[in-house]
Amino acid sequence: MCGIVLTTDGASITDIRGDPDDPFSKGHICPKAVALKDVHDDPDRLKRPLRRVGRSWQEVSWDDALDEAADRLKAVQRVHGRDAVAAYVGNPTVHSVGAMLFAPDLLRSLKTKNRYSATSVDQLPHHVAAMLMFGHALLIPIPDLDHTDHLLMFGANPAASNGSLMSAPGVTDRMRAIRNRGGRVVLLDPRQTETAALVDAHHFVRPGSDALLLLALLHVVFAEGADRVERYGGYLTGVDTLRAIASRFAPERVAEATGVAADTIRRIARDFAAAPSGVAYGRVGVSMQEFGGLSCWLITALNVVCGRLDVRGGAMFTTPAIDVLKADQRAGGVVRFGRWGSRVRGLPEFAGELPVSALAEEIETPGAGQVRALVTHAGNPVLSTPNGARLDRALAGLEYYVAIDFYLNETTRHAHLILPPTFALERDHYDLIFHTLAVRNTAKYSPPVFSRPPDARHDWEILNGLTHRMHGSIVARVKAFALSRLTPRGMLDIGLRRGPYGAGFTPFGRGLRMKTLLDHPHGVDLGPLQPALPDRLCTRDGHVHLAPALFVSDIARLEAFLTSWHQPKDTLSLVGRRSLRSNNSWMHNSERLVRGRNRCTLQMHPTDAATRALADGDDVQITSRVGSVIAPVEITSSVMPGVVSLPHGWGHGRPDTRLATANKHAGVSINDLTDDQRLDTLTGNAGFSGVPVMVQRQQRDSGN
Ligand SMILES: Nc1nc2c(c(=O)[nH]1)N[C@H]1C(S)=C(S)[C@@H](COP(=O)(O)OP(=O)(O)OC[C@H]3O[C@@H](n4cnc5c(=O)[nH]c(N)nc54)[C@H](O)[C@@H]3O)O[C@H]1N2
Ligand SMILES: Nc1nc2c(c(=O)[nH]1)N[C@H]1C(S)=C(S)[C@@H](COP(=O)(O)OP(=O)(O)OC[C@H]3O[C@@H](n4cnc5c(=O)[nH]c(N)nc54)[C@H](O)[C@@H]3O)O[C@H]1N2
Ligand SMILES: [Mo]
Repeated sequence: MCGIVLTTDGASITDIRGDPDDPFSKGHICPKAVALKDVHDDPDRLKRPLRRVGRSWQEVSWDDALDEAADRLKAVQRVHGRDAVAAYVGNPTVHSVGAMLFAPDLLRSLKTKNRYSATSVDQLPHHVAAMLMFGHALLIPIPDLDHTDHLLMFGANPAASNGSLMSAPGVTDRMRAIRNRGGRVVLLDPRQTETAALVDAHHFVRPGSDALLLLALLHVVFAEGADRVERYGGYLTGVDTLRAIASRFAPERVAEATGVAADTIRRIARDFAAAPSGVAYGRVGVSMQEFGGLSCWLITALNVVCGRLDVRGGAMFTTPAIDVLKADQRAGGVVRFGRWGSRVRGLPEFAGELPVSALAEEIETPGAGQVRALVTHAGNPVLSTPNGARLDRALAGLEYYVAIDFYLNETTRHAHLILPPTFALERDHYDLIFHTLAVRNTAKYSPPVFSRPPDARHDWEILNGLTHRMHGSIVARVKAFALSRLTPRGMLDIGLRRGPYGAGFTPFGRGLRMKTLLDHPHGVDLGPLQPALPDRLCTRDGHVHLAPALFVSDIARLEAFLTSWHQPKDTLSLVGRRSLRSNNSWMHNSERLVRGRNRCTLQMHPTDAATRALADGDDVQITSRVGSVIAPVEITSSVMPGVVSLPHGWGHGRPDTRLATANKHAGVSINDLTDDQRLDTLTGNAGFSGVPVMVQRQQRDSGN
């Protein structure tokens, strides 16, 4: 969401810098924006459909490719049933407006229960909490960062990530501003991160123990009468239930398991409750763990209990120019969760998707409904999902796999057909989802920088072409055709006109429409976040649900964890990390993002290194229940004792990939260690944080 100014000379980019006139990002830029040039110019980036022939690839025409894909998928479904075709939709899908608008139709046309996405290795628990508390998965309250006096953060590293479920270009300046106006920033993270350098207080917390800590914070707030639930008098239910639960979790009871001293917990609670304004916020550190659902629920509950929801400087709902919630809101409180389970393990459905932790076993396990064919869009699950090595093996056994992606990477190398879309600079853009999750209401449309090369297709055209071919019915075909005439830009115009600032459909109506955004290429500022309750609620009864039954029932699992918890002797607790110069798994083919010292190191505390007689830079063997990898150890007191950290997204250098630069900086994949059987059983999200691992020195091989 950072506005950038690209200077071009014909087909080449001569300069990329931050756009000072962007009302939201105000000139801020990060290294990944500069690296757009590398991806744009990358000789490894695919431009035409490729069909696998043995171990090599043959270019085919778009029509032949799309016909083949649809024919093969339909053939598999004819013989083995609809669920025999699976789909996985990866993260960049949400950064492509065309894909956001057209992928849902393709998924519907497949009529399969085996739909997966990166949601279940990321923010799924945040959606479940929003759905059960406010009635819609996207009704996620966003920190009013620019007006808060107290930011209490759990498991987020905005200095590296730029803010997530809190889109905030230039987030480090925004955090500094909190302290400059006399406010306070507190961080709980098992690592002392880049963000920790910007806060007033950083506390180590044991991976996976946040829910206990949050209950103890609520315990203190209730016990000391610091709650302000009366603020939501008319439309808040569940207060007594939550108070009763919290009363069982005094700070002393959770101190050892969380690694946070009881008096520290009391101080955090008192400071948060007493601040003039404040907001608690958590990101992947709390959602990708075994108690992800409970943690995400309790963070929002803490905001509600302290009167921090829907007030300036608190946790607020956005008013995006295109309101993607509106249609659902009219339908009224549809809880789309747990309506069915995955075939092998019964993992819960969410919004029509199953947890991706189940994908490998659904491919491997024989029987009716076994997955035999796959479609992926903008995903690299071999590197990004738990026990990626198992999925890697499973993909090799598919009868048919079609990938919509412009790289031949660790996942797509298993495809029979690759359909490469245009890259970001060749298509137009509007942040359909991220405007909904941003710390300020703004709207911006970016036309393509370059016209696409002849014979290139946008991802929406590929998706629509495939949808059209999958459908048997004439009506559906006509619809797909009509949508393709409308184009994403036409659809955006309708969305803007219908939105809260919209011009409507009369020719001289005042307000937003596509033309407004075209006239304001730097973006339009729509102002700070505004109070929106209770109108914005989507629950059927119009109430905020402070203690949804599903979360309450999961407290027993947390109690069991607390009772059985003990400091492990030989094992260490593995967590991930992000770096400013990485973007999950797929920008490592940019030289400027990978050069310099190897970043794929295992960070370990000096005391744990001493026990194992390790020296900085030693190669260590890291072993979990599911696998083993070798990486250099980086000894640093920035990780909590007992915790080790390896970044995700690495593990390149595999045969038959076409990633010249990434393969030279291969690293190892943390997800060859993470466990597909270890998850938040409540929501189905992967449990990446706190995977138990053994670490020992790797004996150097004399031969090589
Ligand atoms: N540069 C860059 N930016 C990115 C991305 C990227 O890959 N690179 N990815 C984007 C994506 S897809 C996302 S989802 C966002 C993520 O955005 P963030 O969540 O802000 O990113 P992370 O750096 O992963 O921060 C998670 C933090 O949680 C900590 N943590 C791990 N386990 C636990 C735990 O059990 N409890 C607590 N309290 N903390 C824990 C980790 O040490 C880490 O510092 O970033 C986005 N932005
Ligand atoms: N252990 C561990 N695992 C993690 C995480 C972690 O913190 N720790 N983070 C998780 C998170 S938050 C996420 S979001 C996931 C990401 O997981 P994925 O979405 O599966 O993986 P990415 O690395 O984002 O891969 C994106 C793919 O999309 C392709 N691509 C890029 N742009 C486009 C485009 O415009 N169109 C199309 N069709 N393709 C495109 C790239 O070539 C690449 O193959 O990883 C998760 N995995
Ligand atoms: Mo993510």
